[in-house]
Amino acid sequence: MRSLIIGGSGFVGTYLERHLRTLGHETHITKMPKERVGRNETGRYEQDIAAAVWDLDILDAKAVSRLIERIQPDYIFHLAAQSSVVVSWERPGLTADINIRGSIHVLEAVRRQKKKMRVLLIGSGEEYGKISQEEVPVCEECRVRPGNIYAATKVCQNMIGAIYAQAYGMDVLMVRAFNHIGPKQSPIFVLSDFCRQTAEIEAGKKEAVIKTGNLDAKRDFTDVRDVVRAYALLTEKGKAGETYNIGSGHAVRVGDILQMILEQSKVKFRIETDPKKFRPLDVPVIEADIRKVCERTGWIPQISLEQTVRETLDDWREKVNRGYR
Ligand code: A2R
Repeated sequence: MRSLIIGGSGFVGTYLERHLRTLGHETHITKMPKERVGRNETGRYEQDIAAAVWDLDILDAKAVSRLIERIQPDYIFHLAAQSSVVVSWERPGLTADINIRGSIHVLEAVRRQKKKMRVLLIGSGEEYGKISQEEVPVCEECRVRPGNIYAATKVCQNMIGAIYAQAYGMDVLMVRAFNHIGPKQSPIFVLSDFCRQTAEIEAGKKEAVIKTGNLDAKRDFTDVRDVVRAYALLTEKGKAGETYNIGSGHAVRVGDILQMILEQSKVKFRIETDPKKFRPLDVPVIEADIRKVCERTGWIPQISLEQTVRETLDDWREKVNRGYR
């Protein structure tokens, strides 16, 4: 099998590439021309990359088309995105361009190929937005009420993917990935942010105060290594035109994760809420109903939250010791 991961040098892409290789796939990844891959001192792209690496900006429709024409993959994992909710408020136009227009470029390029290629479009649990208590855990058929710009662009991507599958008989599947976490994640995401602050406090590089946003928000966290296993299984066993939730099936209070870190920390720290870390239109509870993916593929998440927290904290300890900030 030949797999192309578009946006493959990001957080999920590096894990997915490694997993696909263990399954025997020939792997190709794209990265932004300015991005680096391979080992470096920033810690961002330090995983081993044995894939063929291609520069690609998905806003360049011709370049997307040329690359897909050249590689002729069996599977395309479309991960490239402006993936930050915070940035989506600051740069809504860019977020819409990358997440919607970029996906159309991929689908159009695939549509023009003779070979049938299976495309997995990666969406988000954020698409459901303000879920009512009766809807928890939220299933794929629930109404989507996106509460931020990022979520709205992912809803749009999902709808467009379903239309391409329906209208052109294309082999397109959509996923809604809930919060995924793990070592090497950017500290703009909550667990990584807490672990970085903790590692800095332990190393005496920061005063013993952890700044947090809304600790009462409940989110569905899954280890990134479980998430990429689900993606691979879906390309084998998923049904075209369908959407699949990927999550743990359990919502956890963000404050409880901080408590887990506190228990694993070598030092005591104070918790301070920072209004700047509160997102506009924050949604109180997001929890996935994951029966559809489990029944279809046999996938079940295997890595505990405790393990992910421990490994993410250890990763930050190591990075802070190396002088990364
Ligand atoms: O923003 P950068 O420089 O880190 O690059 C990101 C890349 N990307 C693009 N690739 C091609 N053309 C573009 N115009 C473009 N803009 C951004 O997509 C990054 O390397 C990758 C996305 O990776 P992350 O931001 O690390 O997201 P993550 O956590 O790996 O999530 C993967 C997918 C995304 O579609 C999320 O929205 C979804 O899972 O949750």
